[in-house]
Amino acid sequence: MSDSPSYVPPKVWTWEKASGGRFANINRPISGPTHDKELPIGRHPLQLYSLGTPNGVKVTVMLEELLALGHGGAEYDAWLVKIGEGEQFGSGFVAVNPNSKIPALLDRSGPKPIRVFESGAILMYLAEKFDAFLPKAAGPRAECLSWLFWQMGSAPYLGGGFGHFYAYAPTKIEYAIDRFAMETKRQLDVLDKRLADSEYLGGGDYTIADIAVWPWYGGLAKGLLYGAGEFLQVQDYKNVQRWADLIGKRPAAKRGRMVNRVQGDPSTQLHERHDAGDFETRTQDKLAPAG
Ligand SMILES: N[C@@H](CCC(=O)N[C@@H](CS)C(=O)NCC(=O)O)C(=O)O
Repeated sequence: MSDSPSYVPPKVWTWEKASGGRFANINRPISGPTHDKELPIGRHPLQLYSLGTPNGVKVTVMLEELLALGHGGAEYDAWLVKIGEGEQFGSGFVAVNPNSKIPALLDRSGPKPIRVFESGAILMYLAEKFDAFLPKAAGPRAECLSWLFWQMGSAPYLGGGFGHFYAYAPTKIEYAIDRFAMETKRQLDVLDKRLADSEYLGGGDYTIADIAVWPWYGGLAKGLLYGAGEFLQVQDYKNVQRWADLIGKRPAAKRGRMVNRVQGDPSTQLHERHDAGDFETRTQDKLAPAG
């Protein structure tokens, strides 16, 4: 392993300077709002404040799947939250998610609005509200929730660990990249073995476990995250590949990954979604002036 400059931590850590790296400008050691800003509210029962990252895509895929099943009550407005510009620290957003991270959901269908934050909690909330994508029988339900919570506990090692040090940190630190590449490959192997025995993560049915895991590990397996496909040799995880392709073909998954997306081919970017027809008429290739 190559030497890296030695750093001796002081007795007490202080917040003195930007740490460098892609997200240095939004990182702070304190929580709470930085400015007053109300959130916009649209006409639908569900208001989603999000961005097309893997955590955001989980929820838009779920909502599109619910709508595809005919649950009109899952109609939603998806508002774009530009986290690179600190919009997650506006007072309105913090009132919906005190943790200042997308995605955050406001259910305005009842007499009093209900807020939900943390993507796993949002998936469970929607699954219970619409009685869909979460098995009822104890065994399959436990399996589904186990994989859902597996995702919530594992993805920070992939995103905050591997992705951060491989793609975003201002210096490449061999120790950190090694540690998190090892863990990421171990996680892919866990999934691969499960998916060798089971069509979907929870069993024979597509559930919120698949909806939670697919944007992260399906994206990674397809070489869409951190430009790390070759580095991690993702093609070797054949069962993850099969499963990622299977979900990727679902029309609702295709639509869900377009919502609040702000990068890639303009025809795949629907910055905000306020109507089912927006997928046809309001993608960036149709809104932005040519050139
Ligand atoms: N555990 C949370 C993680 C959410 C999360 O990390 N969101 C990121 C984008 S993917 C974010 O909003 N970051 C902004 C920030 O950290 O200030 C969830 O699953 O909802």
